[in-house]
Amino acid sequence: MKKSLFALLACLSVSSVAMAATDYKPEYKMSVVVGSKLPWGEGATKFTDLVRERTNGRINIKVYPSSALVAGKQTNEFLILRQGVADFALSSSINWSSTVKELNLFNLPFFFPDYAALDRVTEGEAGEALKKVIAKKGVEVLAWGENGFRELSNSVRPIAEPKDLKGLKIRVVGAPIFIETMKAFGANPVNMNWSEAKIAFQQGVVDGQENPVVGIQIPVKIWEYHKYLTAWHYAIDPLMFAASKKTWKTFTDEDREIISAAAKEAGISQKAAVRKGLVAPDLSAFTLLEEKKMSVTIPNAEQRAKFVALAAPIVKRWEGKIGKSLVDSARKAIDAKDTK
Ligand code: X2X
Repeated sequence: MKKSLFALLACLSVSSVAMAATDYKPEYKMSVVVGSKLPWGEGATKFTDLVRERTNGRINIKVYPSSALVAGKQTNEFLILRQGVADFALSSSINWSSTVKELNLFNLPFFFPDYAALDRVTEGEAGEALKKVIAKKGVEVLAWGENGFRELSNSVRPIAEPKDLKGLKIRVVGAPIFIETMKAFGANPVNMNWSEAKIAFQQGVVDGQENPVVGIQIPVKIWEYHKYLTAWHYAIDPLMFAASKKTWKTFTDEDREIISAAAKEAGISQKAAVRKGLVAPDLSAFTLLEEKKMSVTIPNAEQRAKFVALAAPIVKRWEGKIGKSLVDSARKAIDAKDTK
């Protein structure tokens, strides 16, 4: 009797797993704004490979790179994820920041001094608070990845301080804080999707742009368009491995765990890849730019202070929009230097 009850239970649980699996879609869609050959795109592919492998092909996620699922409009990505048009995404905080205003935390000019400070924020209280805000809006953040610190490149002249930037046409993403920041620095910002940006660099429609060196500038061979780089670390751009709640709730607990672990693992290696060569003693990424005949400018303390002073009112204004308690919590984590 006992034995047959056991057999019945075993049979039931097997069939419930089988049922869940047959409910799964044959293919899940994952949105990525940039191309698949960039470290960002490679991070997405690594994630989907791990999930496919560890679920024996039951969960098959296909990456749609180059903003395909948003028809080029990168700032719509949060919406398509929330609606379930995309099941997954590996997304920049910038591209979601017009929908999730709290994510402007990472866009605050000159707010994050280094990678360790960023990690303390994303892995700490502020990071958790952000995940909760995003979950409430219908998207589950599974892990952090990274695009990187955003550095300025241009085709006109070396830029070390605000007066050098005066009047230059700089392409930025269509997120209001970037337009405000560039204007405050004296530049002439042009809002443009990434899908059109490379052509604009080629044709000289804009004088410059800002993007991470290893994450974007080296893979797109920015030196073919721009001769000058300013390594000023003015904003940071974390990526998020994320799932639409609509899709997330259809998975079994076991599969959710597999997917989350795969995102964390892919996030760790993706972050390491985009940080390589940018921090002393390994400055090979900057050396490569110089080999490509770019001139690299690092503003000195005095020059940097001029940018920071122009940025201060923007930080103040956006603190209110992001939420004072979130900004304070991030500031606390930034100030708590590594004791390890
Ligand atoms: O559009 C950009 O500059 C990019 C590729 O970095 C983002 O998607 C935020």
